Amino acid sequence: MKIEGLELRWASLPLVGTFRTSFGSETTRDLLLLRLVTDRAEGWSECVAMTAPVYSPEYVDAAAHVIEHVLFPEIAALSDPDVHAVSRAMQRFHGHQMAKAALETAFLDAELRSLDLSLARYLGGAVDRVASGVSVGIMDSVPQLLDAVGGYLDQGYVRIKLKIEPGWDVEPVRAVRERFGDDVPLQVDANTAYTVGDARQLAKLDPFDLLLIEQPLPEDDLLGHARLARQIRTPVCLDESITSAKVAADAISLGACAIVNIKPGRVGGYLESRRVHDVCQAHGVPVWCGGMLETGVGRAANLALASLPGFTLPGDTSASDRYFHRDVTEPFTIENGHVRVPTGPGIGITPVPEILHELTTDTRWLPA
Ligand code: OSB
Ligand code: MG
Repeated sequence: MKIEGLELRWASLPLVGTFRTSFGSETTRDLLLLRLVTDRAEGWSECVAMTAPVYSPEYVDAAAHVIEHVLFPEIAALSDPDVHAVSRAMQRFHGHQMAKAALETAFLDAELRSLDLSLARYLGGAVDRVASGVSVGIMDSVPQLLDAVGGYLDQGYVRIKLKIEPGWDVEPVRAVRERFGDDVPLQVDANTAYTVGDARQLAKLDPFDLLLIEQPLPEDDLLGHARLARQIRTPVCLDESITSAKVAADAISLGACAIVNIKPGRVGGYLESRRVHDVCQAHGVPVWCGGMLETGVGRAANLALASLPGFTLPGDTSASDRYFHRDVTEPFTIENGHVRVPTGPGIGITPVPEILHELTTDTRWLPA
């Protein structure tokens, strides 16, 4: 395929409610969408970088900069590339996985559209709908949290994930168990907020039969996670730490995790995500699909990934209305706890032009 140009598009979407984690509070999603134009088809993607570098070193403005000045010029210079050539060409640059993932995905979407093949089929998806959980932010009070959790359970979400931090861990978990019972699949996510010295505190979560504790320690502390895993009963799952299939293999060998959260933006794209999935499956380690408060553009592709056979735990693949009053695509909905995997070519969805136009704050066209 011949690359003709790339459109960067910025938009700003208010969230339905403040989303608070141990790294801060989000009230709006600052979006960076890509539209890659080739001689055969157009491809769309969403860069999952956040406004500030609080989840990882990447952030929206840096991602846009590296795409414009480093990554796009490199792939625009390739003659007749396929997605593997695009991916390889970006490898000599260090880091910037979210920026690379966005560019690779836009290209892959265009390529698959030109082949009339869905991303789910291309990746090896095995199901047409995926069980969905919901990630519940830190709240000002326990009653407020119980209201939120109750609302999500009423909507049919099959698993609840509570964000935790020191001072908001055992009490909210106990309250949710007391109110909604022991049968609700429940897990927690600390987004690196603890240290190995907190093992005793985290062991207090043992009696609550959680599915997992996600990323309790800093991302570079694999050994710490391995030590912690020996001191608590709750299975340790890694998110921020897993930046590639190689790191996933290392983490599993070290005993640093028993479960892996896969986010394509964090590992540099869907090709690497499938490798992480394969490595985990080979080790008998369950995986699930994480989220980054994506709009329908990013969600569509995540649902395709989550349809692979190793995704045996519900993902953070919630319906559009969990995040936005109005999505940029036709909204994804939850039906009996499941969200449908798109079946159309590529990621299977494009933004609704009028909505996108209304929400767009800036665009830039980069000719190849
Ligand atoms: O750690 O999984 C995380 C959102 C933004 C950044 C990091 C995380 C999250 C979530 C929400 O937990 C996942 C979602 O529903 O999109
Ligand atoms: Mg997480």
